Amino acid sequence: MVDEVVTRSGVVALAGRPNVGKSTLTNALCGGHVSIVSDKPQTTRRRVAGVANGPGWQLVLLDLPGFQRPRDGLTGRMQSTVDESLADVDATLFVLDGTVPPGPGDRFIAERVFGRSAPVLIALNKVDRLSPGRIGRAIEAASTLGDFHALHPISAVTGDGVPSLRDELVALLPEGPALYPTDSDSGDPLRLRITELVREQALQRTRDEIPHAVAVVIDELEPGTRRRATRIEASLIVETESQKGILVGKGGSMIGAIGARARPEIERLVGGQVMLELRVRVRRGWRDDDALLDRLGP
Ligand SMILES: Nc1nc2c(ncn2[C@@H]2O[C@H](COP(=O)(O)OP(=O)(O)OP(=O)(O)O)[C@@H](O)[C@H]2O)c(=O)[nH]1
Ligand SMILES: [Mg+2]
Repeated sequence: MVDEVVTRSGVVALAGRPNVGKSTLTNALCGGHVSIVSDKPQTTRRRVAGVANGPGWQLVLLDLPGFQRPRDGLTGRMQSTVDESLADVDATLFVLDGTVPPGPGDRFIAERVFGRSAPVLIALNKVDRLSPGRIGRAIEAASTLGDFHALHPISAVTGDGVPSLRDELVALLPEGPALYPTDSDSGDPLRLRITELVREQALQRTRDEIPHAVAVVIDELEPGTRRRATRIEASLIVETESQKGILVGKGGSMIGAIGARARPEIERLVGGQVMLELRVRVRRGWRDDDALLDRLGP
């Protein structure tokens, strides 16, 4: 908690290809676990609002889904979210994976971010995996993408370069009051954060088509009291019986492991004990089901 009146605040959107580290960087800037991370592309499906608070300032970070070509109702919504979010921000943070040279995907994004009035900062991420010589060449290649305000080589994992990137973003903040309470690192509703923490474990434990086929919804949430644990019933939704079989696992081992790993994270979030019951349901074609997509949140 930063006990000081906020006089400067603003919104920064993180744009970039899937898997470049936007969510890892959001967490590093906010100092918490506000956005879920996995090694699978398209982990982030909706706009996640991270909040970084400092003396006299508040920085709202919109962690966006990776840019992609829409394939179905879900990815269509993800791309609209990206476009809408970029329209009204104080700055854009264009995140690149420094270990791969900029490609057509990055140039496609460059066209969308550099054409706007908000300044663009480039975060050249994953430099922990590069030698100093390669970092130099990656900076040169990234510089050709557009007319950027600043370029920061960083590692969202080790934190290298993150404080100076944050200082540069804070320097761009306009005058204004706090947009969210200053004692929180997130602007998202609790229910959505809980479903994300469950989905994160499902993504981290599965591969092939499963990560893209999973959605999580809360069926019941009974808040805890001083004496009683918070009780949560949630469903993991998949598209086929065989995906369900994989997620349930032998004798329920997979779903058990997902719950066991997600529960302490949720307890940290709600600040108390949690009883978590997970089940797996099949709903064919949910990625094109508008009613379910509405339920999954913005
Ligand atoms: N070595 C290294 N790995 C990183 C770094 N930042 C992120 N990663 C890894 O890259 C993978 C993707 O990270 P995310 O933060 O989920 O990427 P994202 O850009 O949010 O991906 P989408 O949500 O799918 O668009 C994960 O395995 C991270 O651990 C970094 O600075 N260094
Ligand atoms: Mg992400």
